Amino acid sequence: MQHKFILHVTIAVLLFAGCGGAKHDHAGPADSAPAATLKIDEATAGIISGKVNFSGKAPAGRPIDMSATPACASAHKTPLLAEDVVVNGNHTLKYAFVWVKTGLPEGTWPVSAAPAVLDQNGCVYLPRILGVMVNQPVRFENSDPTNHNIHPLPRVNHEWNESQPPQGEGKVKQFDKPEVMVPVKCNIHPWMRAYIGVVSHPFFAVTGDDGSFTIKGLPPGKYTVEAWHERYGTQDLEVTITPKENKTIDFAFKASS
Ligand SMILES: [Cu+2]
Repeated sequence: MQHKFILHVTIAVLLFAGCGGAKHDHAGPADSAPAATLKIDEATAGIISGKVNFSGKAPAGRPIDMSATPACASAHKTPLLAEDVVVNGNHTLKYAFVWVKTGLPEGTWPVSAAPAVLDQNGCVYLPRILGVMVNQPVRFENSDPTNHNIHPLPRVNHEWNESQPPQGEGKVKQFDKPEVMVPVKCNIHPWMRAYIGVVSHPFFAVTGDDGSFTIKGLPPGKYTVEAWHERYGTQDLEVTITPKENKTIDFAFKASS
């Protein structure tokens, strides 16, 4: 497994290097594709950061019943609570996906060579919310002593559905179109759920235990930044940043009732 992993990374690095080299070798595009290759200009790049705030009453945590699969239940000393809504101690939301929705210059951003990893561990997906670039390798791992079945449910990308044996070899996949978000389920364990944000650029973040996000390397410009949450939907904010500006914006989600 380790050997395979190294091979995948090597191929990805070679592909990445190949793209970069082609850019420098040709003054103009050899094919008809007009898209320019974009890169972060550190001399002017700015930052958008902030928090995804939450107000109102947080829903009570619901214990997940894993008793149908003892190998899953025994992985947890106390029942895991459902993670569709996780409100942090500072009244912010965990697991919000924040991304630049519009406003970036025309062109293509180099794809990250490093694979993003989605593990199945304790019969939950880790992480629950994952951001990747279009065509970035995504490696699905199974750290559990039990079978899983990985079933992304995209609307625009290709749907697939594959089982993975205990501690099985990682499956490397890609998503070739932007899509926010692609739900992922396990056909064996109905509580398992992840969401993958597939974006055509590297300007995205997922909120963690303090509900904050930071998006670095942005060219000066006017942007629509969206925060997505699986229960509370989306919110958009308009943001303009000047060269080297570090701008703070906060989203404000409310409890449903
Ligand atoms: Cu499963």
